[in-house]
Amino acid sequence: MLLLKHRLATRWHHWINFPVLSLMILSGLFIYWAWDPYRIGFGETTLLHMFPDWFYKFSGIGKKLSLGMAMHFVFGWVFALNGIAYVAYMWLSGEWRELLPDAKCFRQAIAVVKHDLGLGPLPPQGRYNAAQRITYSAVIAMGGLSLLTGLAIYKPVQLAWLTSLLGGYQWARWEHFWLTMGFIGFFGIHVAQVIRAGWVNFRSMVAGYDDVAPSRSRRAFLALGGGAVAAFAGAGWLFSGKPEEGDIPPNLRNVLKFNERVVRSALYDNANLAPTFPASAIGKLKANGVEGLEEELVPAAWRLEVRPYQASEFTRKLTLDEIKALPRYEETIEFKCVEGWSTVTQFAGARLSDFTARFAPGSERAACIGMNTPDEVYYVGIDMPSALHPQTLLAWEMNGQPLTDEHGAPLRLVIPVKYGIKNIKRIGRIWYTDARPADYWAEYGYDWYAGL
Ligand SMILES: Nc1nc2c(c(=O)[nH]1)N[C@H]1C(S)=C(S)[C@@H](COP(=O)(O)O)O[C@H]1N2
Ligand SMILES: [Mo]
Repeated sequence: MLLLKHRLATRWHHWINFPVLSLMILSGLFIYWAWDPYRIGFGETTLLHMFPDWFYKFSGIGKKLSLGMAMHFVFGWVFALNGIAYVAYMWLSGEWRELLPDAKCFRQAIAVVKHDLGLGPLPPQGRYNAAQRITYSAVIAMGGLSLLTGLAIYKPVQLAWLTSLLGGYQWARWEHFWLTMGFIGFFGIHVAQVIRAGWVNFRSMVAGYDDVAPSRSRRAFLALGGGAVAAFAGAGWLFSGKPEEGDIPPNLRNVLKFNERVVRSALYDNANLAPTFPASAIGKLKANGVEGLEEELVPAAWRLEVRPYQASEFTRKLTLDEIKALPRYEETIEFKCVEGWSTVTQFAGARLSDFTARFAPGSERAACIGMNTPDEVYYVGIDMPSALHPQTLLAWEMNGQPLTDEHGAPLRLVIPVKYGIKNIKRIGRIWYTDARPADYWAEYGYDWYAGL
């Protein structure tokens, strides 16, 4: 029985945990592939950008943020479910006793490091030596922390308590990044050690036995091959089907929709508020994205056209003053762009829920709201619960000043439960509908829901 358990635990480490973690890291690298804030450095000094320009030139691979995000949020399930099952197994089987380091381990570990550096004799070993016990346990703890920091970044509003426990959104990003670097370091050292230990050791790793009879070893390798084939079949399914122009493959898109359903039924609540900040925390929000802002704005000519639920036309054409007559709200929130940056910014405006009650009463029954710019170049779709969130504003002021053109004058959407992509600038039209409105960035492979 003991032998059987060892086989399972050892195979689990090497057959499942290793590939699953690799997938997570690879898909994460696609995200780091996107934008300059990812760098290794200290203070003002940057040692390495993620990734440097030469990397793009050399590899010929473009930036893949939307694909990377989609993959990461699919493999996240595999990572989390496998991690939970693995830890549960170690716990229930009692094998954690062999893995978790005790005080003696730390003394022994120093001796093992000395041995590895060729400075001393190898201390007596159990199934795992002290250094292995310490590193393997650390790696499992790191897996748990990666999951928590990842969730804190994925849903920083719905899980605001978790995000603030980890030091806030930017700290959670930092922690998640350095945990990843830690895994990569562990892989490097680990693989080097396995190569040094030689074929027999590698064979016993795969087989899950210390002493491997050739027939058992053959069977183990066959099973491993079978697992690899199954994994390829899974990947084949995920990437099958032809994506629309610029979009991600349909099954990948389906997983994003599944994630949306899980979040909307189990996590999302309009009582969950985005954290707010004091005025001293306000940073400089950069102007990002000019789609739909190219034409010169003539403030006096601007109107907001509104089509209520089940109406066939845009029945209202509102001036800014009519909208400003609604109750005014101010909020200082952390504005988050999918590209990986965020800036604390203050906005003032009217709640979209008040706007709807006043200018399109009854339209709350619609499933969605669509909005576009006057020239129809930029457009977003918003699910109704998020639209009615108390922090969702139609804003005309930013950091105490009237909105500038580049930030979306005369009126923009501020929706802290969504990424920046949904915060449409210079709104021209609002309509209420059950059919999911088209969304500019969703057409480029980003999640339509884009909820935080
Ligand atoms: N009309 C319009 N709205 C837009 C965009 C755009 O290109 N055009 N870009 C979006 C994106 S991706 C972001 S991050 C935010 C940026 O808002 P800011 O320019 O005020 O920082 O606006 C969003 N709204
Ligand atoms: Mo963005």
